[in-house]
Amino acid sequence: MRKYSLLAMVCSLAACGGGGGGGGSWLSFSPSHLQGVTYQGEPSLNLSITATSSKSISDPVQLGIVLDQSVFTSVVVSPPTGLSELAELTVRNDLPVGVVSGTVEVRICYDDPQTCAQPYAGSPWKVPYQIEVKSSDALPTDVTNGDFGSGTTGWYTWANQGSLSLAATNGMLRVTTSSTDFATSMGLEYDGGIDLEGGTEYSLSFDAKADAPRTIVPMVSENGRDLNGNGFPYDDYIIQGSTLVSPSSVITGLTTTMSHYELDFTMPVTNRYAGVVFYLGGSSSTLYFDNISVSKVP
Ligand SMILES: [Ca+2]
Ligand SMILES: [Ca+2]
Repeated sequence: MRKYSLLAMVCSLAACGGGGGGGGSWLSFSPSHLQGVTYQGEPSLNLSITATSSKSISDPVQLGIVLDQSVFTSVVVSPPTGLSELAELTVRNDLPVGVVSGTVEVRICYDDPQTCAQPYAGSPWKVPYQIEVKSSDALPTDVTNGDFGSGTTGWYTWANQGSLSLAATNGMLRVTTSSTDFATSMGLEYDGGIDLEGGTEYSLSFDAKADAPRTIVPMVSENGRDLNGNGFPYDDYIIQGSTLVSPSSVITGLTTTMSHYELDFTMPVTNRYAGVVFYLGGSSSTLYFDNISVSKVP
């Protein structure tokens, strides 16, 4: 069944641009191919698409988006910003395991978009999508190689400024940093995916020390998929702990002695592929980690 979702907006303000597959090239879509990954039991996946026009429409027209109701539940369109507007499509959360693909039709019409007997020149456009639904059976429930018995396997870094490098040493991870900027500027990341259930309390635990006392910000994160539907795919789940430095970050002070740290948090949503992040900016003191683990609080 197809659903005609009305973006009851009249595009007389010059704002109904776009140009994707099939239609007039003055309207383009970003991304040009919608893609998403979801796991069984997770909340509905939201996919965002922006339509951008290279021309203004002065006629009173209406924009419509045609969805396959067996794949999507709804679409919300934000008011246009200049010649662009954003649509957020919500994927059904009861799709079977496998890959589903098709196209979403965008149309601009002089009349009701549901019938669209009088399409605007160039309309409609078809934007392809591909959604992969993965099984939630037998997913890892803890980080892999959190004890660094396999060297640095599975652990990555990023640095917005300064430099950062990893090495395995004596069964630990050594992280060398050169950073004087604030805490979110660089970090250590595990993005291999941990299956965490909404409403359940977990603990992120680790052993750590540094060559000189310093702070770090440990997190369990959304890991690239926007499962709380706020438009940002890297939200953090740990929001309380030893010392709050902002509503979404917990700072942990390290000493020169290897010590054990635990941060408890309750998952607000089910994320079957959550990640772990340590923000390591703000100091050039070398760090050592071991026994990084996420476990249910008994
Ligand atoms: Ca170890
Ligand atoms: Ca989010």
